[in-house]
Amino acid sequence: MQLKEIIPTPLQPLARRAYSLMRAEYDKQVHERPNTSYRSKIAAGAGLPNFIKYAEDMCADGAVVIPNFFDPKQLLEMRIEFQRLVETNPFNAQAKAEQGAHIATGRLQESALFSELALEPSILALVQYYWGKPVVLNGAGGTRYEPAKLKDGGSNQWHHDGKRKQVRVFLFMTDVPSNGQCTLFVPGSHKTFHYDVSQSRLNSKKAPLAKNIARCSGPAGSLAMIDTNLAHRANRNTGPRRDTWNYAFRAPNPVSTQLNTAPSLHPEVVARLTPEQRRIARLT
Ligand SMILES: O=C(O)CCC(=O)C(=O)O
Repeated sequence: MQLKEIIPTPLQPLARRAYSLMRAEYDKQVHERPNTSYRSKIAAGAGLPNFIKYAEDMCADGAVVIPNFFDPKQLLEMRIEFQRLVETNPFNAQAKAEQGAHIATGRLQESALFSELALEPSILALVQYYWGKPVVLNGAGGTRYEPAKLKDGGSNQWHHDGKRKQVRVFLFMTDVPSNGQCTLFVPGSHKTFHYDVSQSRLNSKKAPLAKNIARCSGPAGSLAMIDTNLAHRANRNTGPRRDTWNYAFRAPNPVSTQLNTAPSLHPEVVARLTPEQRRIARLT
């Protein structure tokens, strides 16, 4: 039986609002709370040097940069693959007007390299520790920013992503200097719980003060991770070209989490996934 069959019509908007508040409260009090024993299990199996320091910085600030995560050989392979994807990307008038390129999630399945990296163990361990529960892949894509001074708009303005807790991981394939085209964020703002996620852009009155702002910057081969519930923004400017590949992860829950369509991985990678990797890729 549906809600509308048992609730009189004039009360339906109120009932819908109460239901959505209950779901939000469930997210806040239950779903988004990390499980400490799960965290300990992840930390015990993590192989990344300084894992706990990075993981705890991520928990405290809602963002962390791991310098030189990839070695020069891996970085070169990533750059070659990224360039191939940019050169074969379909024309997009808006991206061109914004002096950039966006490689859509759908193209992940063409790339064995970026499909493989979606399940890189140290990246996953950091994401799993932060969430404090099993996660799934919720998005992927690439972005090239050419030097450009743009008006505020889209990601290039203060916002949170309107999804509540979600981790986005950025792989830097170019240097990202702190005065260049880096992601700006307000440390700690990931802890703000947004009951209303329909208004996720922060207008100039709500924009953070300069003294609160931190930056995701680092040399090519570094990795940045943010909770997209943070107040954050891209910082388009005339600094050097920025090439990044990104992945998004969330913990699923049937009550309140609406996941994006599962990103498809390259068939060669799919063929060798373990059962746990298949679960993360949402293939089971
Ligand atoms: O590209 C950036 O620096 C920011 C991206 C962003 O705003 C987002 O992923 O929500």
